[in-house]
Amino acid sequence: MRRDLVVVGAPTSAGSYAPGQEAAPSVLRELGLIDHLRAAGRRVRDAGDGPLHVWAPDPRHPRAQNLTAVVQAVKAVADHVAGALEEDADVLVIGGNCTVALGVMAALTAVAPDAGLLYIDRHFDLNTPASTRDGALDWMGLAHGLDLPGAAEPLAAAFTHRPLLTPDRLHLLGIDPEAATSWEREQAEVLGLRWGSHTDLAATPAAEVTRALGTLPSGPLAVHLDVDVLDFTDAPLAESTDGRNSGPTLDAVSEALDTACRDPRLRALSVCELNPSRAAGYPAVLDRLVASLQHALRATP
Ligand SMILES: [Mn+2]
Repeated sequence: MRRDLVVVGAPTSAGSYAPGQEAAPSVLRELGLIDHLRAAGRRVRDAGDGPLHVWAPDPRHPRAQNLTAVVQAVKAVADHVAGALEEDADVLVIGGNCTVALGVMAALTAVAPDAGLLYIDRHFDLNTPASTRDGALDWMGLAHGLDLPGAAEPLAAAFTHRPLLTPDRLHLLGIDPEAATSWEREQAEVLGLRWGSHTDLAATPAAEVTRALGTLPSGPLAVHLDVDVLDFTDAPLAESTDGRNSGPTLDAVSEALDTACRDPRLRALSVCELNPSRAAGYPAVLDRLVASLQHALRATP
């Protein structure tokens, strides 16, 4: 029997390039996410949402826009996840920005220093306000978890453990090296980060996940999905529209999630960078995403 499941929303686009992702939790609830998870045999508690942050320009902090709101959002996620772990429940976090993964890992690391993170994303998220000019913190999360040079102090120092993450507790899948900055490629090399490509994730999703899980420590596991890993021409869900005719389909990502969520170490799944307005012309893709989550988090194999 699987644990109870707590669902948490992070309605924030503070770290984004524009508004949109703040709507993901409410849209998925309207599509019946909670009932679908219950229909899959889980006892579900909807813990509600953290603070609402709709992206706006932040001219006073051009290279780390809306930093205060980003820190507030990840701390709210950490508190929610800590509460769920305290009641021995698993957690589904609906984001929001990818920085949400830091809040999840803060709560897991507080109870188990050997917590691992499987990070499925088209991007390394290793940028800092020093390495990129665009100022959107949503592709800088892992840099702050790893406390890389140039990280913004309030985010790198947001939690008890600093650095929050270490390379040996991390495996990335779905990476498009061409979408990385030269800084990110250099850091991945220097840190010895383990990662797999978006083409491999598209071709053999279950095998990629199994291989990645084999490298992670024995402690509790968090799985993070940035929906921008998806081929946008199959599943238009992400803020970023760059992944066109490349990367895994939603069917492939579903297979990856299914494999990851079978792992007995799993305690938390976060799904981020979902901009529901991308699906305005193809709303069925949102139902397909809900069905994927329902299947991955079902009670019985
Ligand atoms: Mn990404």
